[in-house]
Amino acid sequence: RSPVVAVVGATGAVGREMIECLHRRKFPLRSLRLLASGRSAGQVLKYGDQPVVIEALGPDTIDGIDIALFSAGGSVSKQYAPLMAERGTIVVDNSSAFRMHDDVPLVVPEINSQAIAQHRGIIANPNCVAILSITPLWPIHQRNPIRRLILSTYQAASGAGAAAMEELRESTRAYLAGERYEPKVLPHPYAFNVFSHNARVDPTTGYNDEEAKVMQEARKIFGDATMRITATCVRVPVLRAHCVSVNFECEERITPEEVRSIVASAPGVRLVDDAQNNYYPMPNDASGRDELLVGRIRQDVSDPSNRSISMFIAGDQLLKGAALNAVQIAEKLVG
Ligand code: A2P
Ligand code: 11C
Repeated sequence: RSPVVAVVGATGAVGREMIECLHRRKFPLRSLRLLASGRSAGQVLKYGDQPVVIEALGPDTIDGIDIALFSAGGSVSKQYAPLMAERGTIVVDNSSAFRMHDDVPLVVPEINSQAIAQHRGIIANPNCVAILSITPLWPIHQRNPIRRLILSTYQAASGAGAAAMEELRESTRAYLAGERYEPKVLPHPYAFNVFSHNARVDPTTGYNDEEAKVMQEARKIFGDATMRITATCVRVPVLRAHCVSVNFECEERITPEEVRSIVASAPGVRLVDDAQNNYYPMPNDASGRDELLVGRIRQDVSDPSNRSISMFIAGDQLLKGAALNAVQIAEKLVG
């Protein structure tokens, strides 16, 4: 029998994409339940042509669900994911609440789908930058282990939710009209600006929480606790696709041609590496696409041992960075 599937946080930026992905990929569900806060209860969203009434998430609305895709923030996940798992629901959680728990698989299906079988009711969907950065690196790592990884991000508004996307639109309109705009969602003016990621900064290490998550999650998904990683996470005024500048050092010598050929056949990845036309991965092209775009692949000339490569990735934060990856995990559960 096909499962009853719920989207928790159905009205959010990621939640809406989850509904869309389930429909577009013809997920074999028996029925779809949409849950959000009491503010949205009674409103109607479409699943394809079919209207679905939103229910308020609460103790009375969490029974009878086989698979729940959560994207309503960490505190909602902490409160409801264990409760639903206890009642027999398998939760795929997009928050960071459980990602580093030993008994919670942290899964990118192209990399470690075998980990799903070890779940005890909760499966974690990784941080978007972690997913976008390491999916194309995995087939390289399998052939020639990556020893050191340096990531610099260009993160879109969508990672901070629907309200941040609206803030980018509104503040850009105000800027162009010469009006004053007081930031409400993000800590700094967003239009025509670039700023360090809005997550909390650890005063001891100097890393912000986004950077720390990317670093520890990449190690967990690769199953390689010794991989040396550093990240610098930055917000740029783009609506929905993130970019990452990636530099990695392998155990053995590696050439850009080898990387290009590996990337060209990597699942979920498209090679966009046209030097002649200076055409490389861009958030504009990545938006609305399932595949990650990878290009600007070149030898890092600062490493005379020829073991290092620089490249650039663009990926839709709401799709592979969040909703699509969660739906792919759910597909493995039913497949
Ligand atoms: P609502 O629209 O009713 O507030 P985003 O990540 O785009 O900011 O979206 C957050 C999602 O999480 C929304 O669907 C929001 O619903 C939902 N949400 C926020 N707080 C709660 C809550 N306490 N219980 C259930 N859903 C919540
Ligand atoms: C961003 N990736 O772009 C973040 C938001 O660990 O799921 C999501 C944080 C997370 O701001």
